[in-house]
Amino acid sequence: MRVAKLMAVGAIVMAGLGVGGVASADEPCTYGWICVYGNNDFNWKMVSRGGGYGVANIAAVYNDKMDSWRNTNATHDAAWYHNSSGTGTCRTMRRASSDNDISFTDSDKLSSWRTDVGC
Ligand SMILES: [Ca+2]
Ligand SMILES: [Ca+2]
Repeated sequence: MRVAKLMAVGAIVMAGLGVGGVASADEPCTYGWICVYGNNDFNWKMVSRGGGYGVANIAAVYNDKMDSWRNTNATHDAAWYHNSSGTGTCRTMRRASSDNDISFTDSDKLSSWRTDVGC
């Protein structure tokens, strides 16, 4: 009985994801913040931060997943890195700009990022 109930719950969760999870929904980024997304076209917002913060590693569940980003901050460039702790290839996310589909050579590489300066 317990297993059957868990399976039923799982089926409901999966059905729920099917409604909006697969579609390429554009998820907005709070004005003044920098947001990184796991899919193209600003879909699957993973993490967002305000401007002015130094290097931080992204949570393990989001590591090597980023495919699009938005920097809605008017004064701070931001940057992200292929490796943890601000190491490896660096890419700038310029203030008041976005990229809905980053280069395939950068896809699924983000391990750390900062919101105070560019590269
Ligand atoms: Ca991805
Ligand atoms: Ca990486």
